[in-house]
Amino acid sequence: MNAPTDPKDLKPHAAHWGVFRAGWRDGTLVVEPHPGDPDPSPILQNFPEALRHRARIAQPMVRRGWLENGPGPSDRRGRDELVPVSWDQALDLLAGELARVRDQHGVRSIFGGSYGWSSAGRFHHAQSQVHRFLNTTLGGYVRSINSYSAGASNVIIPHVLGPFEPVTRHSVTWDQVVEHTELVLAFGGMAVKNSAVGGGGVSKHIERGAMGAAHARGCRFVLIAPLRDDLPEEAGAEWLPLTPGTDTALMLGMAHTLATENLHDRDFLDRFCVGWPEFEAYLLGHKDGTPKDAAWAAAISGVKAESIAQLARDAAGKRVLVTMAHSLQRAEHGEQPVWMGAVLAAMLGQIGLPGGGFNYALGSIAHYGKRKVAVAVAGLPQGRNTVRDFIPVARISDMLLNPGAPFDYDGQKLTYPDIKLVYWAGGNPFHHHQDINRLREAFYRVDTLVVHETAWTATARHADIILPCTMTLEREDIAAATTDPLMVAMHPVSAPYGEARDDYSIFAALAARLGKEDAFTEGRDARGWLRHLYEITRVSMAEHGAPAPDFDTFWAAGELEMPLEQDTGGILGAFRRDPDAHPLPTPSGKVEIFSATIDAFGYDDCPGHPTWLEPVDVPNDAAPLWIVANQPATRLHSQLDFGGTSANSKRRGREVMRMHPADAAARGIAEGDVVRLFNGRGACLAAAALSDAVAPGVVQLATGAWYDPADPEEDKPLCVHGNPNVLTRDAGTSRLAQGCTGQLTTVQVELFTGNLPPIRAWDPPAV
Ligand SMILES: Nc1nc2c(c(=O)[nH]1)N[C@H]1C(S)=C(S)[C@@H](COP(=O)(O)OP(=O)(O)OC[C@H]3O[C@@H](n4cnc5c(=O)[nH]c(N)nc54)[C@H](O)[C@@H]3O)O[C@H]1N2
Ligand SMILES: Nc1nc2c(c(=O)[nH]1)N[C@H]1C(S)=C(S)[C@@H](COP(=O)(O)OP(=O)(O)OC[C@H]3O[C@@H](n4cnc5c(=O)[nH]c(N)nc54)[C@H](O)[C@@H]3O)O[C@H]1N2
Ligand SMILES: [Mo]
Repeated sequence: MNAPTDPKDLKPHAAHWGVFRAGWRDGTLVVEPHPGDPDPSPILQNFPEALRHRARIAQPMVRRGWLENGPGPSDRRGRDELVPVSWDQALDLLAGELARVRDQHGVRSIFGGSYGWSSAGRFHHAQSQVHRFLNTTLGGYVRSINSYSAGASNVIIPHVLGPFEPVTRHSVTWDQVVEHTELVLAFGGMAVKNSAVGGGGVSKHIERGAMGAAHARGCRFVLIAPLRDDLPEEAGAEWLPLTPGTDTALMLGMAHTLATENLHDRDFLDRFCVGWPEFEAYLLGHKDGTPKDAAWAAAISGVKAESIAQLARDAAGKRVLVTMAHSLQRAEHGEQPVWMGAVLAAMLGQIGLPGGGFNYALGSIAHYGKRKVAVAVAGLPQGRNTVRDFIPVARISDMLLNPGAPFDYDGQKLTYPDIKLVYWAGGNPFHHHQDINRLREAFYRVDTLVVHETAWTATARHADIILPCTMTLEREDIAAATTDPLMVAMHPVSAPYGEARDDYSIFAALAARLGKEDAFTEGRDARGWLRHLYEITRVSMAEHGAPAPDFDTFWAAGELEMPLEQDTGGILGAFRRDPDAHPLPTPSGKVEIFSATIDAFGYDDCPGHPTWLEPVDVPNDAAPLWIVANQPATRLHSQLDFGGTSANSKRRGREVMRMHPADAAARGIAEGDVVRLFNGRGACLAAAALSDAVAPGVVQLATGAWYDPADPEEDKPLCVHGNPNVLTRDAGTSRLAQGCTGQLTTVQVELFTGNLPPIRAWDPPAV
């Protein structure tokens, strides 16, 4: 590659955490945010150190036991040596194994869910590549549905308000908040470290500025969360710390005050909602003898009864926006706070008004609160999947451990398929999944685990066949999201690391060995696909009367501004303006405070209206503290954990766990000490930071530090680096959604007094 030395030689590129320019100065990779971004993310600075880090994978590898004994269940995964092989050898072995599994067991035994964020770019998006490959060359695979992000709300919101994306992404915008909102009730906050990220790319980080502008106009922000920094300082928020997992009770307490003081909007409930009477009977205690009043809610949530009642009174008659972070529903009974948030907003009569109502996930990711792109943005076509079996995404271990077992999902009775081969490209289950010790056992059951990775994640280390792939900076692509106006020509700034290849080239070579090259490639090389995908947007731009440059002009310019739709409040706004002409796409056409559909499922863990359901996983003598395992400020999930911003945030090489000074003092823990966090499922080390921004009784350890077992031969090894998923519980939110519950669990924390074990997470494995 040419090494540019002048700023104008920096080339455009994009990541999920921002649009930027990159190039070389004096042999160092330089990354500069897009000049139009008012609040760029520090995560961008993970790139320079990451590009040539020793954690990158340089050549194809095969696990020794698999190579010598052939495919089959094995508890040597993650323990065996790995053997370097040539690309030809690796591809021949893998093509042979794919054909064997297809012929002996059928493609219903291939799990290709391959959940994960991979990298920005419409074409090299690894998940799209692997799905297209499995469909076009083998005929299909068992897929996964919904996300780790929004597993419970993906299912509950359509029952209550309408389709997930239109309801959540395009109803209340940040512009409306700046102009109209008088009170924001921010459940779980809207931390700007979270809206730093948006799948596909974010050209302008506007959230901090929008909250600051709303606050300056007089909008009041109330933060209801266990961490004070879940809202930026600019919001000027009041902080109501609550016991994690109790938001539903707190909202019920507010609802009770509204109902009994006649502050609720009866007209709205009558005209725009169904099921108020059923819910009211529960709220007032007519069903179970327990009124859900503010005192009742205070005993559960730890927030004073007067504060709960006063907040309800303050909200009545105002332009109120109830926002809810994804995190609340990534927990036991995660459906309930989401449903209850919508009901609270309905009682306040706010749904569908500009800057008012309920906006799930506003501020959790940069996708929310933005106007929609008005032109078509292409993705890689996926081909046809002939397999009907699927799992809700977080049920991966359950599936692998219990083939043939029945499970419930959204009113359906389904069966776990019998999986022989798992194919992962663009995700890191040893990052994202709960109870990693259980996940390891689950992966022992399959015949073959195949992983494409850029770096030596724990997932790659547990695989049988590991294929090294390029990082985004090493290839060309097009970045675009349907919530951001900027399309970016992603120019490569470096040659591939070692022998790494693009996912596309790997799949094309496999497809050729399986006799399906044309079906997969359609005769195009990567540049051919970029031209093809770009053309869809170009034609759509022309139809909109917008400037529509040809591909070469776009590529040279580096970016294209796409037009946006008007901000009309989306389907909720249209419904509010005229409920007869624009009914909600729910069974009743209205907001479902009570859902006859859900009620008929008969699930005790998700009844027919929002309900406070006691969680199982609560602090006890053995695990007296709540742990919030939230998103990291210094990286996206586990990506580029070894990059500069992420690595510099560690202490003594370990991930930082925050706790309240009183909880630390009770355990003899001082600032910077290395501590052990443990419960019945596992244990990890972390470095302690003491902070009164953390509610007492709560500790916080972000996700994303790479799993690093002290001794992989053990069944439940200590993770020496600080991955909270050795602690979390692998259970679905409820039978309705079966979502991930990884945000919260309970632990004990103690000072670690042993010899500090070395951290090897970023060292290449033994070969
Ligand atoms: N305890 C707990 N667990 C959680 C959460 C939580 O709140 N608490 N949050 C959950 C949430 S919301 C999510 S979305 C998940 C995220 O889980 P993931 O999306 O699985 O996490 P990432 O680290 O983004 O994984 C992406 C992987 O793709 C690789 N990659 C990047 N580019 C490419 C490429 O071009 N090709 C290939 N083949 N690979 C590439 C990266 O190196 C990385 O290993 O985690 C979930 N896990
Ligand atoms: N920097 C960065 N940003 C990211 C990501 C990342 O990895 N890094 N990941 C992105 C992805 S894929 C997603 S899905 C989103 C996730 O978005 P979220 O799930 O909203 O993000 P978290 O940081 O996990 O959680 C937000 C806050 O919720 C609070 N919280 C936890 N439990 C409770 C509770 O029971 N009640 C209340 N009221 N509050 C609670 C915690 O204090 C936590 O800090 O973030 C996105 N943004
Ligand atoms: Mo997510």
